[in-house]
Amino acid sequence: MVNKVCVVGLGYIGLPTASLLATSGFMVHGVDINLHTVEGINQGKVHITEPDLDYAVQSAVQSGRLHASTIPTEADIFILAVPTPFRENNKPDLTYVEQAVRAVIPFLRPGNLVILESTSPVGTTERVAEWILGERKDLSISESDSAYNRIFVSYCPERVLPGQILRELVENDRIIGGIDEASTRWTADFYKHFVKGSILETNARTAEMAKLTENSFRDVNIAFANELSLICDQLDIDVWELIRLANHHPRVHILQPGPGVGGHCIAVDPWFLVDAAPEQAKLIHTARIVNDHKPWYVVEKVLQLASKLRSPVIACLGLAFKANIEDLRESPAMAIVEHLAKTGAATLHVAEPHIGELPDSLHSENVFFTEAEEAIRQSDIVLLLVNHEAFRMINMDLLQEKIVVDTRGFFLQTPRVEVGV
Ligand code: SAJ
Repeated sequence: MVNKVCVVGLGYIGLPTASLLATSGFMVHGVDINLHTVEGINQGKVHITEPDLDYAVQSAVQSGRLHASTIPTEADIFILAVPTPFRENNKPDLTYVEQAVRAVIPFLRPGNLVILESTSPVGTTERVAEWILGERKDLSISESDSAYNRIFVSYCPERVLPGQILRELVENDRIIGGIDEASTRWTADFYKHFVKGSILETNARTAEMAKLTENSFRDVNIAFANELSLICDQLDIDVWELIRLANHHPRVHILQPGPGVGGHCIAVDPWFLVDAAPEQAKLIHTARIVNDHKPWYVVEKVLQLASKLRSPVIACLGLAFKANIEDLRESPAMAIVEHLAKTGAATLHVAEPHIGELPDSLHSENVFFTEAEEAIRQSDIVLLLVNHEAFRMINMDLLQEKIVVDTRGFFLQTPRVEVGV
């Protein structure tokens, strides 16, 4: 019977998973390389903002079922949930995965199950097994029932949406692929303890590819919407109306254009496929280029408008990578505002209701942090970058006489919008 789970990496996926496991009855040992994070968690404090996570971690710690440390411990199951960024040249960086594996290797015992949840290039789970067997000659992955020293290794990609992580961890279907059938079966039995969604069994390579496919699918579809927005701008057509109309077709479901694609997943994962099969992944590669170009298109558009004004002032609404979260990582809105600030072409009044102060990269003479309506009042140009619910409170009358660049179609309801990129 599984009793103890060691979760390595207490970030956006590892920490909610660890707290969910603890409240589901497992003894959980959470591991992070950051001592500050570890100490905070042991006091029931969280270092990331995610709805209800503070309460979940607090009750998990108080129940005595979740304890954090910088060092792994012996357990029945090891879950690895560490970042897999990509390098300058768009190649996947497996350093954190390898470090996590090497950290748990000394604690492995025969019969243990190691599960990789990090988004990873195809073949990574097999490499995890190789790293383990390379250091531990006493363990094996032999499928023979008589192998007393056998360990099990699986891949189970996280698929949760930031902002809804705790709910989706329970409700989403999970894909599970082991390096062999026994690994798949055991991993599936484990997830059934706390997942209400369906458990879908396959092999490790297909499971790895499925995760990359899901995010690439979204990236390609957003790129289609972003490309439409450029074409519409050229042809003087309202892209938001166009998409709304086209989506009335029963088999057309176009996503929404925006200032670009951000976050640490969709803007990253497709590169893993491009890297693995550059000759074949042409559409996926092009989608990345289209989406990565969009922030620069917005910058050019705004600078062009600003160049017609004397001492232009721009209200920049939103910095997060998407609506209703505080996460600024890989945010196109941030890239746009940083670039506008650097050019010195205008004074910027920035409103981001989900953070308390401007990030260091925006500390500059020509950038002011304020709330949305005040930013609009001060400005000639209103640049809407993130469709936060909080911005729905904005008095639309303030937009009168302003030049509006609405990258999300947010002010669609008002007839006073002049420019839609
Ligand atoms: N975006 C648009 N237009 C749209 C939808 C999104 O421009 O119509 C932009 C967003 O503003 C944001 C970016 O795309 O900048 C990504 O946002 P998202 O909500 O599409 O996705 P993430 O990155 O928050 O989470 C994704 C999810 N994957 C899919 O929906 C296929 C989530 O389920 C994954 O678990 C997560 O990536 C991950 O960790 O891989």
